[in-house]
Amino acid sequence: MKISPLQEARYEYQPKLPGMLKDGVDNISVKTGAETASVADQDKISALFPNTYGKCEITFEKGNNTAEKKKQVVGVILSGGQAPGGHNVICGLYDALKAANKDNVLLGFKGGPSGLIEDNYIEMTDEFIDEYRNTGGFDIIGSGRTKLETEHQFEIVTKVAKKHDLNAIVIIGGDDSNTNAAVLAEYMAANNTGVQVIGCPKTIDGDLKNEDIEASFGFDTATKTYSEVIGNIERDANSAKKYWHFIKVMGRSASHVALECALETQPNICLIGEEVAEKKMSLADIADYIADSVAKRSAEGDNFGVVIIPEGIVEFVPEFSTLIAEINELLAGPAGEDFNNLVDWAAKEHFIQDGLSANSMKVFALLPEFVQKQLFLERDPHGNVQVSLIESEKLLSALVADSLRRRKQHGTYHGKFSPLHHFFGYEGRCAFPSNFDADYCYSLGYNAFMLISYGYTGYLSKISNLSAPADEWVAGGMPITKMMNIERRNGKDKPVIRKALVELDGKPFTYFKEHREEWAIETCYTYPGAIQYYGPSSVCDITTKTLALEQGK
Ligand code: FBP
Repeated sequence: MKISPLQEARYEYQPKLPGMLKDGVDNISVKTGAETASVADQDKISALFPNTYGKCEITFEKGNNTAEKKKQVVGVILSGGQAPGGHNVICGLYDALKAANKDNVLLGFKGGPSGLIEDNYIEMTDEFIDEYRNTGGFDIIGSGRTKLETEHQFEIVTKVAKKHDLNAIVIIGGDDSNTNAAVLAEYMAANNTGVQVIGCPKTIDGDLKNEDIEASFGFDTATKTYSEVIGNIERDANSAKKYWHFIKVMGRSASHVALECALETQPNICLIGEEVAEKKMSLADIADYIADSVAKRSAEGDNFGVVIIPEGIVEFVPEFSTLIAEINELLAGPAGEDFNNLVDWAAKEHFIQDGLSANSMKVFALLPEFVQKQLFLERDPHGNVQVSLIESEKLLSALVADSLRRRKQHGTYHGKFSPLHHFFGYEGRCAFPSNFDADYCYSLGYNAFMLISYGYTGYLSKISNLSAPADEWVAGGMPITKMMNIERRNGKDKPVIRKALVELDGKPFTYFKEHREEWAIETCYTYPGAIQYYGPSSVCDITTKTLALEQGK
């Protein structure tokens, strides 16, 4: 494999650890905190997790390691979408485990949770691990989206664990994967298997956070990567002065990624799905809101601009989500086949007209034909429209063009509107981790081993005080059940980790709201540039603006 100079240099980077983890595994003691309770539905969650519920939060300190000394065999999986820093979680875990005892073993199960079920694994060695230090991606063992949730799967995992003498499994994943980690931990405890389960908070979406988990890893690098490119586009827009750029960014339902990129780059417009839902904005309202900025800027001679759109925007538009629900119903079962068998679009339109309510038909009729078709093309394995595949950046720019056309007819707008479209998602998920993510992830992995060695199960590896220098970070663990509530999923009540959406009274959104009117009309772009790995700490170790604002920095 040919190695780039940066990769070569990054191999040598020594990630920073929180002060209390720095003196080696023998000098880490544990402090037990208060008992915990779930964020809601305490009776139901405690009944579902009788062995792992209500445990105490814990923090590590400098001190004598009092954990039982025994050989450890640990399995690790990466679960879900890639996020920069995943390799470092594994490196931190490996280094701590080998520092405790060189005969300890780390098995990486390949391809995500399915690797555990298929017993598809690799034993980690120094040589192997060294090739992945401080690099992006999940290619060390691959990832996957198989859910570990059924009793049958748990039985197989138990057999695999027995075969390898595993005493712990580390699950590196998002809210769903860590929910499953909690369920697996409970199963392992209830069946006296002796297998501990520890989770690590991953996702570029930033929606796995709460009063204990300040940030999921990967969010920092991914948003910095997108912000770099958005800043470059802004500078291009401000140089050429002829295009409006409509930029969709990943992040699934929550708008954290869009908001962070907006805080970094100060575009003319950034939509926040959570606000759209709260204000019950229609597609026409959103288009008018953007068109207002286009018209006002045009009046000043600025026929260019930048709009950031969160991936999940359409789900938050009430009329659109009703339309999608009706389409899902309409195409469920054999009717879907009948629809697919129709050959031309005109025949399909008749079918749709007969099946949708009058209101949804009005919304449908408003959509450009390419979006109408997208709504009927791609379905997920459950037969639902995949909203993330709808080109909302093109949809919105088409609706803005309509709004501007009407304004032209009324003589209230005379400018030019030339939109260009972008989607940034995969570009940021495997970038070389920023120093922040490299340090944070390594610490999460190292810390996960400490939780294992002290015998904890059903805990999420927790590193906090993240806007301070790494030396002041606080390492510990929190029972996953503390973050859970009951939600309706697929027609059933399920215990799940509560997903964090953008809080409209939170500091990051408030800051954005206070400035966005100015940004919408003036050209206030900021250009964050590329992630820096070497140089002054003020440039290389900066956290996201979201984290800084949340922590009053
Ligand atoms: P996770 O929630 O698993 O971390 O995935 C994040 C994400 O990148 C979302 O932002 C995006 O909608 C989705 O994965 C894309 O999934 P896929 O990689 O399967 O195309």
